[in-house]
Amino acid sequence: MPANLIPKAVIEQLVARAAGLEGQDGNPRLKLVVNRLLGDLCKAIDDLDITMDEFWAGVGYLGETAKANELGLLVPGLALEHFLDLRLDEAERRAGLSGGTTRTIEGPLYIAGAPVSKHEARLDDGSDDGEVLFMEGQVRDATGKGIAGAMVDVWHANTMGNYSFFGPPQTPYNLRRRIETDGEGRYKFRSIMPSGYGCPPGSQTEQLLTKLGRHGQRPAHIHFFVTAPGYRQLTTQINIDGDKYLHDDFAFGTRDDLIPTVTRITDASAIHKAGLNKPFARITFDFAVVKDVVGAPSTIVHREHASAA
Ligand code: MBD
Ligand code: FE
Repeated sequence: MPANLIPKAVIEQLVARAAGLEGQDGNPRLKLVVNRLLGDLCKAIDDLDITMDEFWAGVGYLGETAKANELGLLVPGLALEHFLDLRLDEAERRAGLSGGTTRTIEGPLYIAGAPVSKHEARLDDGSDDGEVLFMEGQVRDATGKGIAGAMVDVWHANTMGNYSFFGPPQTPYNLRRRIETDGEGRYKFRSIMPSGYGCPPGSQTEQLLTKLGRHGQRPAHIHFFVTAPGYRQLTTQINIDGDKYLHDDFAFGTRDDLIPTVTRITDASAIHKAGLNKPFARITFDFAVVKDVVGAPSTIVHREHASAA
């Protein structure tokens, strides 16, 4: 069929009725959004001459993706989660907020309720013979002062790129902890160096990415929520320098100031002092959080989270 069979005004009239704009009932905000999205979709169908088969393939794809519980993976894969971050960054800038650590996407693999430790924790259960990683730093305010009693909620993948509660079974909350900062705002943990995540082969998300000529790999990374009373929640990640996918993240999560130096410790006496028998890695990373202000959109995102069984 040719494109542009229907005048734009006809599309807009039809869509306005479908979005309930002719009546007074319903939720005005939802009506506004549905009207816009439906109108854009109908115009795209008419502009691009999207066929009935193509249309139903799209509906089927989204349905299967929802059934497979993969919408949370598709969203970052299509850069939408990063796009929402870019908007929040700019909204904060316009509200006069600056000085906090750069945010980046939460991703779909957070599980609430990780064990809480004071000041330090070991995240791995000892079953993964990966490179030992010690990470430490301080949670600070915009002036550089440490914040006592801040919470660092950390989660990451194992050396296979798998997260506990997802994929091959791991011990509950493996590689997930909440660490409360000490009197100077410090936290530290021992863990294992994660590997990058890859979309499951054959998954809905992977299938689409392949058709787009893209891959579904993330560089190795560690996720954080950093919270402190009176401060805006920080959602961020660090990336592991040297990863092949460091600047080619399918989820668009890498940001330049979230790539700390990884120091490799190979000195025999330092290894011995750490209680180890092989070289290990160290990362130091401080988190700056900013005070809550009126007028800036919240950084706390309400979304569906998987939960611990
Ligand atoms: C991940 O570990 C992740 O962080 C994101 C954003 C998407 C898929 C897997
Ligand atoms: Fe992740």
